[in-house]
Amino acid sequence: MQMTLRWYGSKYDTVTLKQIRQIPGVTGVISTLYGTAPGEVWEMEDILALKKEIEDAGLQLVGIESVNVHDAIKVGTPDRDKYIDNYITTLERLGQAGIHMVCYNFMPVFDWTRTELARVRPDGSTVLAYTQEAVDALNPEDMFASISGDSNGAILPGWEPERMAHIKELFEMYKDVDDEKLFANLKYFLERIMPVCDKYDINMAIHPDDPAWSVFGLPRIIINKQNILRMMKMVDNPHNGVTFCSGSYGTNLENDLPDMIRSLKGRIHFAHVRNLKFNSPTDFEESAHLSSDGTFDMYEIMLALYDIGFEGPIRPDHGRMIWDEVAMPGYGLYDRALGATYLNGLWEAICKSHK
Ligand SMILES: [Mn+2]
Repeated sequence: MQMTLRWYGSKYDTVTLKQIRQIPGVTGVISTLYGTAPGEVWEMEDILALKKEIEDAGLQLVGIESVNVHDAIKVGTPDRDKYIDNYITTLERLGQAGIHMVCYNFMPVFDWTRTELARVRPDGSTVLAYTQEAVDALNPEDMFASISGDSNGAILPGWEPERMAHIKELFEMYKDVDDEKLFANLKYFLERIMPVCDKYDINMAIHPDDPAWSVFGLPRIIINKQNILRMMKMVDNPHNGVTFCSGSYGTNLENDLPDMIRSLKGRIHFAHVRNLKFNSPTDFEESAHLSSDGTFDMYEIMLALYDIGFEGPIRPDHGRMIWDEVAMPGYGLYDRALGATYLNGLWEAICKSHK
């Protein structure tokens, strides 16, 4: 595996490439053209400039998170082919630039959903947290207002103000889309993009829905082993793969994370590894990465990745806000650096004990 960190670009991120370069064992970053809107074609010169900036800092641009999928594609509206054509052009350019892993998601309207961006933990750190009770008490507009008011000035991925201004229209677009329709639209999209992925050896890595169940009545399909295996089979091409995100699949305690990893041998193209601490089945917070701080056995998760011969990029995921850092919630430097170091330690121990 290759240890990486997510980086939003010098215009948007409080963390610098120089800082990332100094985290031992981190050799690459996962980035994106954060200023682009879903459906837009990425300019080759922007892709190459991003790549060069990262390489000049002594790091590798290992993959993209994310190339976002336009809502027309998820809803399956008559103009979806235009947006798929744009997506294909972007993939072509990424392939030509030597980038071979693209993370994306197929979540309607919202990306991840949290109800608190700065819950205070006993040690004084703050973390992202979720309670179902809070979601049930809110409507989506209120949710956006509370999230954007609490983000340390950062624009959160998937919660861009331009999109959220149209939140009512977005909900209207999805009113006839159920799980089956969303599966069908995902299949249509994948079948159209697989030829370009085959040509440039681009691994598509779908990110799970977070939390892994329906929120605000919207359909959500990338939530459990059964659905993800259905998706792998429905477009049975090795380039159709997944981002295994322990913190997203893990929101549902019925998901057996090591078992899911083992069932996806050869199809995990990217891994997000982080821990959650459950206070009840409907209330969780994002803890430090260590097993002892949360609910998951991180050793078992890393062991399962080792067992399937995982060789792709991996990154620590959302970190706590510690040591008075001010950054995009979940994306500070310090706790993610601790996470990377911990995961590297687990990996070294697993590798050496299996020799
Ligand atoms: Mn993730």
